[in-house]
Amino acid sequence: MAGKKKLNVAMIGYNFMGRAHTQAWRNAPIYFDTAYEPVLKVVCGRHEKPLNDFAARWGWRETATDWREVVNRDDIDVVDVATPTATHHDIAISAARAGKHIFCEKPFATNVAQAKAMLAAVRKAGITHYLNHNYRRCPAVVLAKQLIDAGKIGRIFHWRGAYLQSWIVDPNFPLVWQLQKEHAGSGPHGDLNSHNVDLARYLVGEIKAVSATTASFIKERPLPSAGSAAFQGGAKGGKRGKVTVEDACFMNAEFVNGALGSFNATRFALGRKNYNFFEVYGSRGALAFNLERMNELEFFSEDDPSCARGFRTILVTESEHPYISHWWPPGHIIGYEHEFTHAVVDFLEAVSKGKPIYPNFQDGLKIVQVLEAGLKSAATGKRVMVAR
Ligand code: SOE
Repeated sequence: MAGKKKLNVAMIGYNFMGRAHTQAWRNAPIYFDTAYEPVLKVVCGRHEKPLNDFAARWGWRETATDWREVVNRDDIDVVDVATPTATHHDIAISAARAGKHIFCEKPFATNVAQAKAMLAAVRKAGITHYLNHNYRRCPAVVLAKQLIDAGKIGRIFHWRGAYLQSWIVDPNFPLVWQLQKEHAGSGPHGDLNSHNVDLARYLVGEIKAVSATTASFIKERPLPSAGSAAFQGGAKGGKRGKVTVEDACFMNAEFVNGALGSFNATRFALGRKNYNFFEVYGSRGALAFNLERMNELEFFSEDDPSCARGFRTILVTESEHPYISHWWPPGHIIGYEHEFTHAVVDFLEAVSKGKPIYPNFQDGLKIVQVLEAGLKSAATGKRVMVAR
């Protein structure tokens, strides 16, 4: 990578997303012709032992336990926010004030007020800001967008999205931060419907009104043992705590362009692990995608001869497909982590050219406005217009 300009990255947080982001910072300049070589300068977390282990294993040069000090360092160019949702607001605003470019994990914020303040801060700072809804950078999803933009689907009538998981069906699964409103803001609605709302805005358009219903199945859970990672750990002395977010949220949506859509988010769908699924139905064709088969896109076209019409499965691994020419020969599939690498590639390009990348904090605000309208609808039992 001789000759590439260096870009110093500080990552705050180092769990699941910390790993996904780190491999992306490392792989992006190797597989792609990026303008910059990201330098894994410092990783920040609260617990020194696991933090040091993480840094040593993943190649971060330094560790720190105070994110405020880190985001204000003169030698940092980019702040990567990979922490629980409720902390994004303070970290992102401080990083923007310090003039750092920001790569922020989703969900963006816990409410609209936070989201507005975050957007105002990055606008004032004039830095590059990115919100990591990684599924936009799955080649099959980009192909779906290309087919829509080429008119192959025609006028869109329906979006049918579902994001189904099953990791908390066991009532003894501990009360991790994702199940606490003060840390997560909301449950699968914020965590999973946020991804689907992002994809729907990308592929179909803006949402104008929603009606939603939430459900809560397990009201109390064992407290996790101290220091346990989010998806592990057991009960602490049999003590239990209250689950303060919804367990499932089903939302119907009206799009500005007249399309009608649905969004289902739950962590109570046994058999579904990370089933991020959508269908788009239009006047000329239809599309279907399922993350658990992420190298494939299903496409139905009215342009096919009527005797041979039917959904075809496109294996999205040809060199002409988005991002693929940088990876493997046709049929040699890619995985979840590649989406994060693609995000870093596009982020580095945006920084080097001083141009926006999408989704960004503006999109983050719009997504949170839709999600908040959904929660309001669930609380009131009424259809709610999305703030614009
Ligand atoms: C957990 O529900 C989770 O990791 C989400 O937080 C991610 O955003 C999603 O991509 C997979 O599931």
